[in-house]
Amino acid sequence: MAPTSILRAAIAAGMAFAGTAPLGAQAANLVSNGTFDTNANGWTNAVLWDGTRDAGSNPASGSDQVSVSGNGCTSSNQCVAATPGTAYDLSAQVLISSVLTTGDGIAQVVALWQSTDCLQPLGKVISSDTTSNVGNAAGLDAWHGVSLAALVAPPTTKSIQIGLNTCSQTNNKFTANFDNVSFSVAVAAPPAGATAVPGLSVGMLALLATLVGAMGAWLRFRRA
Ligand SMILES: [Ca+2]
Repeated sequence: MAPTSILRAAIAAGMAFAGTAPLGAQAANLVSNGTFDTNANGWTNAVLWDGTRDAGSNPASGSDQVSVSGNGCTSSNQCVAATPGTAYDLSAQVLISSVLTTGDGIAQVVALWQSTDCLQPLGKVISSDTTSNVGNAAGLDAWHGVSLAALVAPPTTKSIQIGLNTCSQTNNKFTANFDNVSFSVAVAAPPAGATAVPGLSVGMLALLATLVGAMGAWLRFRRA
């Protein structure tokens, strides 16, 4: 092989190996209308669209307001399809209004795996205990993030019921707004030390060294 051919081969091989490390893609949000821009469509049960409160202070968007009076809980719900063995991330933002709340309570996002289509009674719930809380201690009239990471759907799961839930612990009224609800396939974290900086593999460096050495030997042969 002539030197120019060796160089071309080396450059071509180097370009082929010197790619960037893959960056983690943002997984699609499986929740319908989790931002409550113009309404609360897609959510059922205790639903009240609030166009005056948005987690990003966006005047063109709103949130979902969930109120409960007296002892007990209520929630806005959405059923989302889920696949057994798949890990999911769940997150939302929550605001507890001092104006609309007269006593203690909690606001939480609850996820209940379902073996059917979320229309079955609670006896069909196959897993729960996936709850994130925002209590009064977290601060009134400010948006707080709640999240549950890497929830793995158990066997026979067909869907998950996401509940935007408020519970009153007194005989007073407790109100919370929910916004930016997201449920998505969990994105694997990149390996420790991984970067997106272009680089050559050890094998590629060895190949280049071999090619350069061969070119030098060929030049020495030509001079001889
Ligand atoms: Ca919003």
